[in-house]
Order: sequence, then C-alpha cells, then structure tokens
Amino acid sequence: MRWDLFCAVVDNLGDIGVCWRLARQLEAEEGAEVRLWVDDLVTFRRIAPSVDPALATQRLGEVEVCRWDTPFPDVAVADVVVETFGCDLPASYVDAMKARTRAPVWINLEYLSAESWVNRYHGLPSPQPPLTKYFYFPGFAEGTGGVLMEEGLRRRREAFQADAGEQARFLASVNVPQHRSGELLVSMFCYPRAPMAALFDAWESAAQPIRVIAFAETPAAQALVAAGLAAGGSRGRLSGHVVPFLAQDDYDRMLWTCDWNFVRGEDSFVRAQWAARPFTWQAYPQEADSHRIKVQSFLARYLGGSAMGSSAGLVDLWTAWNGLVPQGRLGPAWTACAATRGGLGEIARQWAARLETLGGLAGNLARFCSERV
Ligand code: TRH
Repeated sequence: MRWDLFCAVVDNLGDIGVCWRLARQLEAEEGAEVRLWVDDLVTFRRIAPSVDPALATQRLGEVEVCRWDTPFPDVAVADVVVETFGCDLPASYVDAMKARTRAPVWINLEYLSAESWVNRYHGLPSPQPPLTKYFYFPGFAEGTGGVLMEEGLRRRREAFQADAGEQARFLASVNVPQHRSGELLVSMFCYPRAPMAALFDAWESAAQPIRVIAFAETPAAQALVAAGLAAGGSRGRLSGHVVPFLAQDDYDRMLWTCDWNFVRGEDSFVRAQWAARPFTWQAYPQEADSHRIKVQSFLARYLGGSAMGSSAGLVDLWTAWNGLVPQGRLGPAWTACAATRGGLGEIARQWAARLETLGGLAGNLARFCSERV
C-alpha cells in the first residue's frame, strides 16, 4: 500500500520525531511504500543528520522524504493518507483525495495521552463527504493505538544493556568518560521552565556521585554551561557533560546507557519507557497548568498496583519537575527516589513488558487501515 504521511513541525522536535519513526516502521515492518511530507527539513535534520534541506525530494533509507512546499505539487494520492497532529492537509491534495476513484483511507494521528477519555475517541470516523477521516489515538491501554515500538526493540536493548563494553564504546563516541562504579549516570532533555538549578543544588550533596548528560542547544545544556558543569566540571557530588545533539537511534542508546532519564514531550517520553530504566517526564507545559492531568493520568497508570513506598517520592519528583508543586520538594523527593531506585527499576521493567502487550502503533495502524481500504 502506498502511504502519504504529512508532518507540519509546530515547535520542538516531537512532531517530526514521531513521524520519522512511524515512516521507517511502516516501510520496514509493514511493507508499505511511504512518502513523508515535511514542511521543515532543517528541524528534521537535527534528528536525522543525512537529511538535505535543499532537496525537494530525497530518499532516506527506503522512505521518500518530500518537502511540503506551497503551492503543493500535483501528485498522485496514496492509498492511505496520515495527517499527523491535526496538521491540515493541503487543500489541493484533499480535492485530489475526493476525486480519487478509490477513496483513500484518511487518518488523523493524534497526540499521545494517558487520559481515560482516549479509548472513547480512538478509531472514531469523522464524515468529510465523500470521504471519512478516522481519529487514531496512541495510548497506554487496550482500545488505543498503543505506542511506537519497532520489531526487535527489547532484544536489542537488552543486548546493549548487558554489554558494558558496548556502552563504554558508545559513551566514548560522544566524549563521555566511562561510567564510574557507584556513580549515577543521568540524561536530561527538558523544557526551559524545568527547575534544573534547584535539582542541581540537591544533587550537589546527593548520597552518591551524579553525572548529568545534556544535549547541545537544549535548555539542560544551557543550564550545565551556566553552572560551569558542561565539560566534566564538578560541584560537590555533581558533574556534567554536554554532548552533541544525537541522531535518533544514538539518543536511544544514551537512554539505554543511563541509570535515570529526564525526558519531555512525546517521543523521548515513550523511548524512556522502552529503555526500562527509571525516568522523569516533563509534559509540554500548558496554560493554567492543564498539563497536570496528563502527568497525573500517566502516573496513575505507571504506578497503579505498585506497592512500593517510593511511589510517593516519584509522584513528588514528577509534580515538582512539572512545576505543579513548590520546587523545594525536589530535593527530598529525589532523596526518596534514589533510596528506592532498585524498586523503581523493577516498576520500569514491568511497565515496558506491559506496554509491549499492546503491540506497536505502526502495526496496529496498518491493520486498522487495511480493514478500511
Ligand atoms: O521536542 P519535543 O518537546 O516535542 C514536543 C512533543 O511533540 C509534544 O507532544 C508537542 O506538543 C510539542 O513538541 C509541541 O519532545 P519529544 O516529543 O521528545 O521529541 C524530541 C525528539 O528529538 C525525539 O524524537 C527524540 C529526538 N532526539 C534526538 O534525536 N536526539 C537527541 O539528542 C535528543 C535529545 C532528542
């Protein structure tokens, strides 16, 4: 089947991060012929260094990447059309969809949420006569589209996490000295309003040495630079490194290597879950803290059933990191979490195993579409 994926980069990297993964998985695992339309190739190149923003059309692996220009070129409509995150398709393309002899399957891929209402809306049709658009919701529960999970992900991750040599080679490849025993390696990818300075202060007198890794041209990197911790500098128990912004697959390896990951938005959020290590999520900040429900909904699913005392510490850490409770709670919350890191590691492993039972979003979506072609 021929697929057209449309990605309008709003801000940040998540939109293209999700679309690039989906395109690759549909092509590699579902036998789809994928054309990915992107309106901002410069941002795309940050996560896929081989992208050439000057080219209107190029092949990345087996995926055809096309620059979404205006006016939109006159192209043949695909069998399946995926409008991601409500990006509104080009009007001329929608006209062509309506004129197509065989109606294409029209999908609107929604943002990921753990909220309970998702199940009710997942897969619902929206009449766009003579066509029908379907709302497709990623999610963490039965009755949703699941999340992106490529074939062999757990096997590759487990092999990498079992091989200290490979991890050391990976760290060396980004100029980070080898993981020191008794030291906690932490990756940090967050939004500017995350209370980084308060957490750095707490880590300065932590129970064990902590080394933070941040990624060039991101808020956490700026915070490390400001704290004089960007190139291995240290303050008390805390030291830091700023590494280059990594290609998506290398970012995965960093998540697999670290003992704790601070992530944000949508795609890094999901990848941290697949890393099966303790993590802290900063939701995309919204007006009036309306991201509170997103954080609480996910924590309720993630911690649901876990008797561990440290759940309280984790809830405090996440809500303080998301600016939902006073940042003064960060230090004590971290201390509580660090003390029960083993248990939180078990929660992370159990969660990744549960998430796997939903099946990968790319395969689930391909099945959904093949039933409607
Ligand atoms: O960049 P984000 O904040 O994107 C967000 C989300 O999409 C959110 O849903 C949306 O509302 C908001 O934008 C507008 O975070 P996210 O989703 O984690 O995407 C980051 C991408 O960058 C992800 O694919 C991982 C990738 N990445 C790398 O490839 N290399 C790196 O070094 C790092 C740090 C990230």
